[in-house]
Amino acid sequence: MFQRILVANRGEIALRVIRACKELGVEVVVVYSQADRNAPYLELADRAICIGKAQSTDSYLNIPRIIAAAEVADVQAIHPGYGFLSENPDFAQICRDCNFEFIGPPHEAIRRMGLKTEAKAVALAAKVPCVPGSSGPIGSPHEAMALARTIGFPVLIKAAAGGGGKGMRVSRDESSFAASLQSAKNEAEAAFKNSSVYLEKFIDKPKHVEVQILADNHGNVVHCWDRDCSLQRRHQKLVEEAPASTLPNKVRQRLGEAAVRLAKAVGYTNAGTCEFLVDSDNNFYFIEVNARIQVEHPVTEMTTGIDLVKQQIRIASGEKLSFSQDQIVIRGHSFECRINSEDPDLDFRPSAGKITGLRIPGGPGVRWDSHIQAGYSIPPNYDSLIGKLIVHAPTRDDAMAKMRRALDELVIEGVQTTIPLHKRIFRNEAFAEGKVDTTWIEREFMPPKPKLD
Ligand code: MV4
Repeated sequence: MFQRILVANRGEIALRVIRACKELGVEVVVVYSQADRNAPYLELADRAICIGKAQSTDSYLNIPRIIAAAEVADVQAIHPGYGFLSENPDFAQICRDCNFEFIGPPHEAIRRMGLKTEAKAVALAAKVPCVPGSSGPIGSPHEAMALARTIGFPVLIKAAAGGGGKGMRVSRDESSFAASLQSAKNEAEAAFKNSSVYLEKFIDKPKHVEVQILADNHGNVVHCWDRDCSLQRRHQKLVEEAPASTLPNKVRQRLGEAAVRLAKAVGYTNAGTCEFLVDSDNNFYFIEVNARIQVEHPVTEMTTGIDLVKQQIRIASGEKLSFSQDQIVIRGHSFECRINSEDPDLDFRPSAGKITGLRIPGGPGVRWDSHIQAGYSIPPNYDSLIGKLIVHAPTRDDAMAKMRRALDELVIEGVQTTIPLHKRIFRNEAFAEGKVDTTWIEREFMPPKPKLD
């Protein structure tokens, strides 16, 4: 096992990694920006090193400064958390070139999975079902139109270097196709400096189901079953659950096996997620790989009893997985609510400021993953996730009741939060029946308000 690890992240995930290190008996060093100098979790680390100004490019995205901190602190490994540099293949490569273990997959696998067209090619070769579409980036507009006709409208134009919905356009018919293609390419070029796009059949009202993977450096790959992350607004997840409530067990089994085949085919190691779309007939289609620990990993931890962050560290240090696939069983049901400092009444505008009051929920089956405390000021420079409320209970209904109870206990004063929205979601009948998909929040639950003047 490592003697000392550097955490190259902030907020709740930095604290989550610090906690894992402590339980493993590993010393932990955390970097921070000037905006985070008063963050309460810094005291829990063995050492905290300031790496620069508030702006991420001067701190959490600044590779030379993070490597310098790792050198100064004399760590053996770097945990990137999620976001920031976590899926930057150059950073992973530089860590290893500098003799620091990168706690994540090999840079080659990150690079390959970063190109969605590559990921799909690997998936198809591994007999993992994909959405029907172009086999790779498309060529001329003329070729693209011919391909769109073959696939059949509506089609979705996606950025090869994309993910999270950027550079994505639906084209419903031939008349709008050329314009949609051009605007998708422009957006992709601006966002990713890569205008390459590909085509897929548009799946109507899909669910977003993902499979958690763990792979060691000795060829062992297991999956930790699935999560449903369909409750999203503008590609920002709001609520996640495990297991996906509407998936028949036979489909669940095949989904897990498909994810393992894919991970093996790319030489994936450490923790990762295979994302799938699931249509109303429970057909599933691979769409992309997330080569990092994810925000929603706790729902899998609650239902499988596996500490995924400790597993990441163990794997990176060269340990073999200590359990086999048949020892990973789903127990009960888990939900996570993302608590953001945003105002749902003002189009989810970020609401930074001082936390003047805080009441944290507790009791059996309730988990609160958060870096905030009363008196702490949320800096305006980073994303607005301030906490994750997670529950675990024997059945989905029990877990819903527990979440309602925990949400009623949770009080955050001083900033606007998404708590009221979550309270409404957990009282909604369609949600209770699992009858929601990725379009539901914006289509049915909170359609955009008409602008009055
Ligand atoms: C799709 C789709 C329908 N058909 N692909 C959005 C982000 C990226 N991860 C993939 N996304 C989608 N791909 C096909 N062929 C619908 C979405 C989509 C979506 C997917 C997952 C979660 C939320 C979503 C919200 C809107 C659209």
